[in-house]
Amino acid sequence: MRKPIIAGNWKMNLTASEAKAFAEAVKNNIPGNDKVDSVIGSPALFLETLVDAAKGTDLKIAAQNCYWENSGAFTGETSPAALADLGVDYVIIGHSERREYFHETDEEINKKAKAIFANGMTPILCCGESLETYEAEKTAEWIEGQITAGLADLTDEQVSNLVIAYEPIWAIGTGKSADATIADDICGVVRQTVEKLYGGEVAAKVRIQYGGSVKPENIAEYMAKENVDGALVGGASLQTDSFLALLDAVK
Ligand code: G2H
Repeated sequence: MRKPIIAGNWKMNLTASEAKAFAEAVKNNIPGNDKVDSVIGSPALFLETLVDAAKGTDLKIAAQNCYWENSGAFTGETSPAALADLGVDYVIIGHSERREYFHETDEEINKKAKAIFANGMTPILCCGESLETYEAEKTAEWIEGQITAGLADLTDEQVSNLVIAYEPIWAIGTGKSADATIADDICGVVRQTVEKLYGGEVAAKVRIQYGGSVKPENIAEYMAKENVDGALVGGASLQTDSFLALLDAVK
């Protein structure tokens, strides 16, 4: 009953002209959005170009971050209201790179989630543990903590529509993807945490992605698992052929 969602996360890669060429090359080959939600998460600079290129197609566009206020004296920040006005559909929040390099806290991520919903967009909320936490076998409690804090004071309806991405930090961009059974187990922990907080009906609706070195060759293993509803894909989303291959694998 949960529609798969595949989201590319370009991170700080490509240029405006490359982004435009990418969208032009893929836009007529995107599977119908009755089968899969196909998303590109782009640097803010190319969002307008991508939204324009994607008009009239099933390709959806995500920002990789935003602020929680709609306007004001916040030099260098991106307004969620401005993103919504542009036609952006999703915003990735709480990626481990933002938590680590830009010191984002669970509290800030929660404020962003509320602001994104308030502007009619959908957050893709990332969670994930470090290698140290994984090796200490503390992953479940770590994930439960991140989800509980990230979802604070959201409504049942909001959480039902939310996308959560589980990305073990030790599997990001390392080529070392988590075994599909481990990914399913931890996505299961995410779902159980949502169930504890919001009940079974909401937990059955929330979509959970796995992320971390997903590629066309391994996506089917993840998608076969009960708790995995999609993938957040970095490196393999940067080439048109592998991005389309990922979508084809799940449609
Ligand atoms: C994890 C992922 C995308 P990659 O960060 O969010 O990147 O697929 O390159 O591991």
